[in-house]
Amino acid sequence: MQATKREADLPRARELIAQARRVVALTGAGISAESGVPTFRDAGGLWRNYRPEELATIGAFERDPRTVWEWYEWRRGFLATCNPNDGHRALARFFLGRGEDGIVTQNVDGLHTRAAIEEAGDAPPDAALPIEIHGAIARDRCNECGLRAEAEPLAVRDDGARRTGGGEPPPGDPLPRCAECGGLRRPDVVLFGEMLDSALLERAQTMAARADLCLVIGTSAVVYPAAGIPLATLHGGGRIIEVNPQATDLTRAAEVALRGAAGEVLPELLA
Ligand code: BV8
Ligand code: ZN
Repeated sequence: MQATKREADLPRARELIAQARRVVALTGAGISAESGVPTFRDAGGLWRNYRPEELATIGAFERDPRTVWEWYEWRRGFLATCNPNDGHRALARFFLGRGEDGIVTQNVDGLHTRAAIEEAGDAPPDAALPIEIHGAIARDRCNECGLRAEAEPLAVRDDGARRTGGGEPPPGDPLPRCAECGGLRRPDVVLFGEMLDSALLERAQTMAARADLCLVIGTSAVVYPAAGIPLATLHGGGRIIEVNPQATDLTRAAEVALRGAAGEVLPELLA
């Protein structure tokens, strides 16, 4: 049933894309599912009996930075084994060919950027790179002064404590410290309860408002303000195409809802 319904909807969706002047995409954890990256809400999202929503919060980081650090370290290690999938690649090829701004992602896994570099062969144009509105797990940021730095693996000191390659932490405090101000470093991601980078959010909302088509791919559309981005396209007179095996809160606003996995649907939809 799913496949035949999708076959019926695909021509309509392809027609909307052919007619669209400006297309944007909003992606969520679902587009990385076929790369083996566990999504936040699907059953696999447990770590040491914590739920991601309990760990990816500013409250948890302030209360227990070590546990949150260990979760991000685990995720970084896991992501090092993941690669972009056919969905990331089809989307990268599509936007490389259009030469305009295109992808807004909630994901912090860096897979859209890797797909753009792979598809462009060398340095992809900025327009083909995603707006990462929730940050990037591969970077660190100082919790005090905001200084950003490439994440360095937490090495284990000879006395067994954990340290980072950055500024030497005070003895006994194995958590990574900022080389500039000595503040606590944290992954450069937006935790629940934190504001998004207003310039990035502004760029994403403006792009969505002037688009006449928004592809909403692999998101349960429950996290705000990200989930509001496709509505900017709708309020600007544009339309939404959703790609997701499940229905979501945005399905009723979609002109076409393609029930399927991004890695299968996107290559057909965007060819
Ligand atoms: C903010 C970075 C102002 C971290 C993320 C109460 C208290 C405090 C805050 C709130 C509150 N109520 C509401 C809020 C606001 C909160 C929010 O929206 N909460 C939700 C849960 C209700 N938002 C915030 O806190 C934001 N900031 O509002 O600031 C403020 C300030 C102070 C106080 C209040 C407000 C910050 C939000 C950013 C959080 N950071 N990521 C990290 O990743 O480590 S969000 C995180 O969730 C991920 O980025 C992820 O993308 C996103 C969504 O999670 P998932 O569900 O896993 O992913 P997704 O939704 O994409 O679902 C998977 C989908 O894929 C499913 O639909 C599935 O069907 C589909 N799928 C599965 N397989 C496939 C597929 N699709 C296609 N192909 C497949 N193969
Ligand atoms: Zn600092």
